[in-house]
Amino acid sequence: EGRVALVTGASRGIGAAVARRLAAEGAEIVAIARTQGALEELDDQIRKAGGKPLVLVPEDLCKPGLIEQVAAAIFQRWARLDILVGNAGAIGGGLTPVAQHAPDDWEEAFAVNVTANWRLIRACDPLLRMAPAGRAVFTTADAARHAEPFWGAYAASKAALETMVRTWAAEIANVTSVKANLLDPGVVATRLRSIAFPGEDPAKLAQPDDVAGAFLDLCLPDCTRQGEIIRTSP
Ligand code: NJP
Repeated sequence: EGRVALVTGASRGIGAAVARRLAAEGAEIVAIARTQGALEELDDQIRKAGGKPLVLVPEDLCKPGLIEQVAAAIFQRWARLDILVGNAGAIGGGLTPVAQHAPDDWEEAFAVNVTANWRLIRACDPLLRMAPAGRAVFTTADAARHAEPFWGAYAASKAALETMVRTWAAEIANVTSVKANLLDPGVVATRLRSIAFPGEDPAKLAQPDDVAGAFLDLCLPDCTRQGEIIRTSP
């Protein structure tokens, strides 16, 4: 119904499924990811299903100034942001002992999972406050709360994300109607999962469309949750 949404990591997997669901509800969506072809395919699918055309941002979230430019463009066009879905994620090499992470992998995990989301919060907080019921949801992971061997960069960066979002949520709780929460999707058949666990049969896992509804619930204007970590499956 015409809400304005910004979705990161929209080119595939969970982000694409969330974008499709938001579009089916009539949202206008700004979609960020690096893979232009996949974003164009998503736009095509959504238009064919009767959704509004996406605003595509085929860029690396870590590109300096990108997030601030996107926020400025959203302000120019809509003067508000109803929904922020900070979903893009990087595994930071994955399957590596903490003591052996390559510096680039470690830095990528923190750049995508923490710093890009911090920049999104910084740039979008004022826009979310301009909406009647601004909602922000960030995709986290179970690893954030467990000392999972060989997942140090991913787990530590998701833990930082959780603390950052919960802190922001506490700060805004009594001064705005904006709600900010985290969603832990459990195990979902996506490229990220297949890179991390190559032996698995994706058909036996939850699919991105199975978890998208939980994101939508946290974006509803009547959602009262604030600073929570919601898990979609056992
Ligand atoms: O994975 P995948 P998911 N700049 O690989 C984008 C969390 N999670 O859907 O740039 C911009 O299909 C990338 O786009 P592209 C996970 O931690 C998952 O599973 O085109 N975008 C793609 O759209 C993550 O936070 C599971 O390559 C960048 C997207 O991120 C979220 O779910 C379990 C980017 C990744 O899509 C979505 O991941 C769990 C950059 N620098 C948490 N880097 C699970 N699947 O089981 C990446 O607990 N992207």
